[in-house]
Amino acid sequence: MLIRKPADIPSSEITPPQVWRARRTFIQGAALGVGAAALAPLGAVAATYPRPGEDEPLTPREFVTGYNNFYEFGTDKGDPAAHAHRLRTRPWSVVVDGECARPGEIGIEDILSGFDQQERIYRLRCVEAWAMVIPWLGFPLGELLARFEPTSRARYVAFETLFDPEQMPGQRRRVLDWPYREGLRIDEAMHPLTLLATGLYGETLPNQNGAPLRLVVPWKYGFKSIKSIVRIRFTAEQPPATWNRMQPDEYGFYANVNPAVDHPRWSQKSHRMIGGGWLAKRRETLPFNGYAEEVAGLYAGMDLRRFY
Ligand SMILES: Nc1nc2c(c(=O)[nH]1)N[C@H]1C(S)=C(S)[C@@H](COP(=O)(O)O)O[C@H]1N2
Ligand SMILES: [Mo]
Repeated sequence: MLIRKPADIPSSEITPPQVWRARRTFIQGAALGVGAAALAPLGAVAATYPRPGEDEPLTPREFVTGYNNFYEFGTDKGDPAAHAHRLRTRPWSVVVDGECARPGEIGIEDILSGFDQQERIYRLRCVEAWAMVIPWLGFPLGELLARFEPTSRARYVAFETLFDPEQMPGQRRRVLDWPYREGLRIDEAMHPLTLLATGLYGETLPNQNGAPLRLVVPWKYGFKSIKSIVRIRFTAEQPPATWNRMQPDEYGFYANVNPAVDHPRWSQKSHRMIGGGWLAKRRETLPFNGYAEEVAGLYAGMDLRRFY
């Protein structure tokens, strides 16, 4: 389960120090005799046990922060790194309202100090058939949502990115229907794997990765992982989602990673790992991006070809 490497390459050449750190943390967890799978809901140890993708090396930080999708700063992969410094992430707050007993607003400082930030290594699989393995810092979204006391009418959760064309020059062109919007079913949102990320590689989240707060839903295609969130709303009806509305035949609302359902213009059976050298080789894509054991149950009885 730990980090596999080709036998002919010395590990010193291929393994960034962070991989060793992740491995060490896992071994400490194992030494405590805590079976990660036995911990439910996920606790601090589960945060570092090897997730799918952890037997792959981490994507080097320069790729994680240099090859991005964040159309608010342009449509090229290098645009976010070049332009996202214009985004001011302080002051920042998130409005949470809709079907809940305690609607309100929470500031980023209260989020950072009020929730236990954990490291979680997740694979992010883009619908464009590439992937990265990223050590996120964050906490389960459900912990934040619970504070606002969703009512029984709350069946979905809607998310919105900041709209400010002055800071986000990509919004001056209508390449997307701004602001960027996404949504989850409430059980997906409350699932312990669903993360609100505040950092990566042990540091504050870089702007191009969605600072100061972005979603990471590791079993879904990357576009569900909405960045720079300013609003969260509990809803009774399925909320609009940007890509789903633009091209519903290409981007479903669920967007669960599914190698059996091709994108209309390309296969989803495999993906390319972003990163230099041998990292770049293609790999087989797994159902739910490798997280089927944890999340397949959320979709029992659903036809995932129809609800893609
Ligand atoms: N607001 C916003 N969120 C977004 C996007 C975007 O363009 N705008 N792109 C999505 C897509 S398609 C992917 S693959 C991931 C990329 O995250 P990363 O750049 O941190 O790897 O962010 C997602 N979140
Ligand atoms: Mo993506």
